[in-house]
Amino acid sequence: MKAKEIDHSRLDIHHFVNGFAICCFSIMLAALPLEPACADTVEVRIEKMRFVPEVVRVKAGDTVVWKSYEKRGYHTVWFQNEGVAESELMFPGESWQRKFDTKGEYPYICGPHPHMVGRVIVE
Ligand SMILES: [Cu+2]
Repeated sequence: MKAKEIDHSRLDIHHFVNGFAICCFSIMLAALPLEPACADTVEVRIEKMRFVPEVVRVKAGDTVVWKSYEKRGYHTVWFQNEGVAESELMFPGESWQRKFDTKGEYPYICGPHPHMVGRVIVE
């Protein structure tokens, strides 16, 4: 008899805790804006004459930063297909960034070394 009573009280506590947790979670969900303001910044490394990773997937609103980890020389990021201006020259340690607001695929090259290619996919 006594053991049963203890079990019941445990159940009640579990129900209470679960109910409380679900309630908190609902409040958290309700507080989230429709467009989450959690835009990320994603880095693409420039090293050994390559963009690493060569293909990067981001969400609309994210920013991609290209940073040169080279020891010498310079590179650019150029979205040539779009007819936009090439980035500034990036010397070792320097970076350049672009924010992507529209879904799509954005291939690019390095102006001084057109065999260096990369692609940003915005989802
Ligand atoms: Cu280059």
